Amino acid sequence: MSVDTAAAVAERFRELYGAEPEGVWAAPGRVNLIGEHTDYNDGFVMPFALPHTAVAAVSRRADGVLRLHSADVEGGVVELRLDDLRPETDRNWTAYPSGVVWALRQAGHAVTGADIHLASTVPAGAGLSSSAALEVVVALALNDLYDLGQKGWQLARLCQRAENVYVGAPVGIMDQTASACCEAGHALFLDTRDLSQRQIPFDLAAEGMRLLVVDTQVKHSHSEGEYGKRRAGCEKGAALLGVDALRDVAYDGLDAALERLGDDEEVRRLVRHVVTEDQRVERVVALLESGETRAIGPVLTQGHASLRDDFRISCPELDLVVDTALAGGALGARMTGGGFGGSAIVLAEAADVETITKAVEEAFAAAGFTAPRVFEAVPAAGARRLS
Ligand code: GAF
Repeated sequence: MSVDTAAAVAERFRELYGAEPEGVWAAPGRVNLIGEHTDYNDGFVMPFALPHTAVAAVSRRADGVLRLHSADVEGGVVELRLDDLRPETDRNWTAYPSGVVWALRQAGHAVTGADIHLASTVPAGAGLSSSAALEVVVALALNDLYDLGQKGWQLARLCQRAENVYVGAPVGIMDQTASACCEAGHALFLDTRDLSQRQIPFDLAAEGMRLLVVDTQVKHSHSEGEYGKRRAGCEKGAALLGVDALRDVAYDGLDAALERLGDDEEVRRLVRHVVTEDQRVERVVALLESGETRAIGPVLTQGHASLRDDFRISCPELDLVVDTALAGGALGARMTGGGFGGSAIVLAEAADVETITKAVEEAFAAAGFTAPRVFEAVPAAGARRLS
């Protein structure tokens, strides 16, 4: 995020609201390396921040009014009264920033209003956490301006509550924590049970590799039913097994657990994915920490198979990226994020990137799919104040 972008967002704020903003903040989107649909099962995840960010120019108000504007959506300034904010009444983009203000006030923080102008470079609906970036940038700005003293993980919890209760999407805590807490050059090993974290150095370029993000351009949304159904299925599995969350089913106790689930095939598949996925995260961490970076490739690919066959949230476009990339020599590939569209990641030798990219583009054209958007992802900084 350049100083120029911060200056441009501040300039637009001045045009809209007729005064200088008190500050400008940025919060990134994320890509998840491994650990999918584990976060609402108290499990492990390993995202890193993208250079793509939501940027907010913000000033406080004392009169109980919230004014919102986005450079990315048609229309003018939206004006709301804080006392009128009600969960699940707003179906527009404004639900994300309003939800954060609502959650802060619900938690007892004395936020008395704000003027906000937002501009985001995080692709929407691409499985790269554009919503979490919007939430976290607003939470961080208000935390600073109102001197609320909340740490990154606490802001993440507030943003998750905004999304769960105010927006009405039953998401986990990964995306908000990634946006708030990631560090440049690192992937974040996060235990979603207590939000304890470890920053794992992740510099593929130094080892002659690259990580590609392939946005299939197939749009998805978490407030639609399938995400919630998977979550409910996991909770049913935990209840049947008598544990608080599927995180409590040990990997070496998986066969016995599956047996106990009897012939509930759907729940068995969900449980198998979550328990093996937690184990894959731990395996990837161990491999990265022992310098065996190339060996994470097959683990990523196993994660895709599990999401496709057991969790059943892939789609033909995501499978085509993975199959084509692997056939083109990729070290590993998998869908990333919530699924049903969005993006895949491809781990490859630097020398193979061009061939793999071309092969994926050609395969999409041959299948009659919309052309994918491919870019290299390098771990960037988490949420921060720009000016
Ligand atoms: C989405 C959700 F927002 C996350 O909480 C997580 O569950 C993810 O899907 C799947 O791992 O991004």
